[in-house]
Amino acid sequence: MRRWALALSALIACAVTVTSLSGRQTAASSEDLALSGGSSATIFDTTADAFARSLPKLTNRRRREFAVGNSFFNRNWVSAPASTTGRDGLGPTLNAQSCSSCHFKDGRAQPPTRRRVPQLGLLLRLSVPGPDGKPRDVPHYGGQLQDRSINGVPAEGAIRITHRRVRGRYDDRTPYELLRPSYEIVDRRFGPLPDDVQISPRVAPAVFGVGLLEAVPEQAILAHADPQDRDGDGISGRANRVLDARTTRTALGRFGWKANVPTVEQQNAGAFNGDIGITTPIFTKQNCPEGQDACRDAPDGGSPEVDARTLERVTTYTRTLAVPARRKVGDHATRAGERTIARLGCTACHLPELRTAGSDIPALADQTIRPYTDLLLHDMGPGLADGRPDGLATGSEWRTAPLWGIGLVQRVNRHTRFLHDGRARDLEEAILWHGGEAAGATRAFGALPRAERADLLTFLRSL
Ligand code: HEC
Ligand code: HEC
Ligand SMILES: [Ca+2]
Ligand SMILES: [Ca+2]
Ligand SMILES: [Ca+2]
Repeated sequence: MRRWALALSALIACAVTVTSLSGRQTAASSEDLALSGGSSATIFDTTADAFARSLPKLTNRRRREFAVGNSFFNRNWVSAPASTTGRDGLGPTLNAQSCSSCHFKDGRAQPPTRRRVPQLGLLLRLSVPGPDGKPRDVPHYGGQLQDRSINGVPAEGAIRITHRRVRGRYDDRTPYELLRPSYEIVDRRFGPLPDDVQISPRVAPAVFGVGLLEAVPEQAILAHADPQDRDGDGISGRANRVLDARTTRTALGRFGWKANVPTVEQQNAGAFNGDIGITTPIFTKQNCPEGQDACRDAPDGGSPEVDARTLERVTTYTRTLAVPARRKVGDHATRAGERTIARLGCTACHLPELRTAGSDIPALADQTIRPYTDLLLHDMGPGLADGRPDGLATGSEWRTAPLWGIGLVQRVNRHTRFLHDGRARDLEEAILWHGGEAAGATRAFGALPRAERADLLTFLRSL
């Protein structure tokens, strides 16, 4: 069966080479183009499990770690003390009871649809500007709003979202309408928030492929940075540098919407602590800011609540989630759309290709991957700005979001909400929100004839 598929795509590959000699991405055959995660970290699955599969080749030991990590990722934690000591320690305050309640099927969340109902998948990062301009924790609330809690402990508050309609037209007069959200924190249990509070709304992104992104050498990422825009194309791209909690030195940031976390392990340990209320060897303290007495008095589920071995298994699990292959790569519309994103300059940020270097997991090493990100920060203009710095990222900078797998979100997560807070209701709206460094690309998109816009979207859905 696979043999046939390969033979067929080899034929398509010939066609591509012949027809796109003048294109920029002629080197790769369409068979290669389909392998978003490279030759050894791509899986062929277009079902609702497309984000949830392990690397095809793993040692038996890693495969067992993956299975155990998977069960911890899906586990609903309960409050301590409980008879099931392997799963207690929830909270005292939290956003969700499990990793998978936000990253459903290892995919992405959408923003809440009804007002003031605590819903999973969107969280608010909080800060106040420190004397050096760097973000500091908010007194009594910390660095994140936990809108849920265990019995007997108050949640910190609730999120209220309101929307304003923003109308526009394509150059061909076709109208569109975007929804601009604004965020308010209500039912505040620990007093008013300071006037200068900074709020960054973020939805849970998909988690597959992070092992590959971690295996891209720092130099390869920095090679694309152009902080002063020396080549004058209007696109800069800056690396974020953030505190590495293990080494206590600064390190290149790669994960999170602002590239605000250096490693998968720390992303996971941070999620355990901040989102679920579970301590690990990396973040050993219960997340109870000063003044939250009931939180501080609540029992814990051990110290730490998740041990080094379990954290490692969850980290192996997330690192070894494979990337789904592309579909319909050789189709006429897909190929036309691919040429268009290069011509409009989308690929200046959404880099089609990166290479990984060495890795302790052989399948992650030396892969040509197609994540459509440069892992760098870009100023996306006032429309997308959250006004909250994070590491070196300013209040209007975001990490180029990887686009691999984006066409399968609807199948896996049954929605098409995109961007850092899920405001875009489909891929087209996600593009229309791009401003700042991407303003030129967005203008060019708006000037396309309808059929070319459609091809571009067809290309995105093939990822
Ligand atoms: C309350 C919802 C929520 C829960 C629960 C949650 N996450 Fe996340 N996750 C997020 C959000 C939001 C981000 C983006 C964070 C940012 O921008 O700083 C994220 C980012 C990530 C990323 C990085 C993805 C990338 O491309 O940068 C990984 C990996 C991850 N989470 C793993 C986990 C694990 C493991 C758990 C359980 C221990 C977990 N998450 C629990 C919401 C959640
Ligand atoms: C200057 C760099 C830059 C350019 C140019 C650019 N993008 Fe983006 N793109 C980003 C960043 C940064 C984000 C994340 C923004 C956010 O979430 O607020 C993003 C997000 C997206 C998303 C949503 C991804 C997700 O996971 O939610 C899509 C789709 C997308 N871009 C497509 C395009 C297309 C198509 C073009 C060309 C018309 C383009 N981008 C041009 C930087 C860029
Ligand atoms: Ca706890
Ligand atoms: Ca908090
Ligand atoms: Ca430049």
